[in-house]
Amino acid sequence: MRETLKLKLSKKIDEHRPRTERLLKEYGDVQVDSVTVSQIIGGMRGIKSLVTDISYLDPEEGIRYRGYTLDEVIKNLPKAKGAEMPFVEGLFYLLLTGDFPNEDEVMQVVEQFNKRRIVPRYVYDVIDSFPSSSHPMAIFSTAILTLNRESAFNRQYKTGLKKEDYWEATYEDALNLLAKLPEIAAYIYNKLYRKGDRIQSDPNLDMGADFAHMMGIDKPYDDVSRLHFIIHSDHESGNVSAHTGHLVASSLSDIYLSISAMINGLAGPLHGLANQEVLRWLQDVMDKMDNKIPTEDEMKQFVWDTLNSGQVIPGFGHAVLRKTDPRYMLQREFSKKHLPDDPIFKYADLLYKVVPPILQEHGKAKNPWPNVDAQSGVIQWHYGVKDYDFYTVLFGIGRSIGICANIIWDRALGYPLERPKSVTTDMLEEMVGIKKK
Ligand code: NMX
Ligand code: MLT
Repeated sequence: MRETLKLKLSKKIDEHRPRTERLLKEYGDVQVDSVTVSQIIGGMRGIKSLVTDISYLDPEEGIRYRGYTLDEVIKNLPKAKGAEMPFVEGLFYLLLTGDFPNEDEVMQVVEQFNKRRIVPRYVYDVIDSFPSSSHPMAIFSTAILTLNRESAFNRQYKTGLKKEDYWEATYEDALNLLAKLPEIAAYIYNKLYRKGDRIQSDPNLDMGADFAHMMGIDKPYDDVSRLHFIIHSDHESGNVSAHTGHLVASSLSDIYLSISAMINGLAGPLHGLANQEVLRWLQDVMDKMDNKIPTEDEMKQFVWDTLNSGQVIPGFGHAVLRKTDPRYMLQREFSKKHLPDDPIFKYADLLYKVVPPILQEHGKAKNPWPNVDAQSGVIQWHYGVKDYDFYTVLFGIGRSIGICANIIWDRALGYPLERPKSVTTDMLEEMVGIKKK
């Protein structure tokens, strides 16, 4: 019998559970970190307080999925015939199991996604009821939330699901949701920007190719989609979207509630929305320059003007990374190969040259280098997706893959309700000795 992803995952979970149990039972009191006042007030930066084996972010190297760099992931995952980028479904297999799937294993996941891709009618009705001036992230989040009535986890929980079986129902919900996201996103895109002209999903295509097909964009947009979904899928657990997904799921809210919530966190300009902000900023520069590429000095002036008006330079800086984001570099390589003469790419590349020294001189940002969002919109723009409000939805499809994998493992390992402790300002002042008890 062919081993399915679910069966393999089940074995991996059985092997892993004793490790977590032992850590808790025998080493539960070992201290792994301490916390300073500036960490408490400053957004908990750097506090080691979450555990995931799905990805790890090294500040100097960048992200690794299951121990593999993005270059290794892209090289070793199976690819469709003639494709430059791997199957997104294979990435889901890797994130869940830690193993690269072979061709047969990846095709089983493609098949599973294809079986589950039909979106219920009421979701389209909810999307259609939004005013067309709504932001696509608000529509995307609501469409996902609406699907909560489909949750297998909820149905089974009500009838007495055992804790060790939570992950199985969650796995079913995750696959059911992930399979539908490209269609939901493409439908929102067509409603908002294409007068509702809709292209039906093609069940013979993999996730990336089907998304390109529903967007009505020719090759290599299938590879653009695969690359985009893969590199945006996970960035360890502390970023706003992953942490929100994990937090909401920790109360045993189902996948739909959890992913909808994480989408809302991703929609902030300091997080995923920065990809649209980059294009908005570049467009502004282009308008001011009458579409001419600015000289280096002119670009420097635009950057300083933005900083002096109190705004951040979108697409630069990071809470953890202290070097150029490898996700940025991968997209830059893709752009150099496929769109070297694109004017927006030239603008973005000029930013890569001028922004870091300016941020260093400005003296605030701890990391002056570009992040993933500095380049992703440039590629979308080149292939005709110029409605940049939509870019964060694309990020959201990718991020859902990693967060679903994490929530399945959270449930498998029985991670409890997340509930850290807060203190008052009085208490902090007493702790540091400013105030007497
Ligand atoms: N432009 C101007 N100022 C910046 C930038 C930037 N790109 N990055 C950081 N700073 C400022 C930051 O606002 C803060 O100022 P203040 O002390 O006045 O509050 C100071 O530098 C120290 O911030 P850091 O500790 O370096 O960064 P932090 O961890 O707080 O925030 C980001 C990280 C990513 C929110 C921040 O770098 C930023 O706002 N970048 C621009 C927005 C962006 O690209 N976000 C996308 C991140 C990736 N993603 O997809 O989520
Ligand atoms: C992400 O991909 O989530 C961003 O780079 C933000 C982060 O890691 O904090």
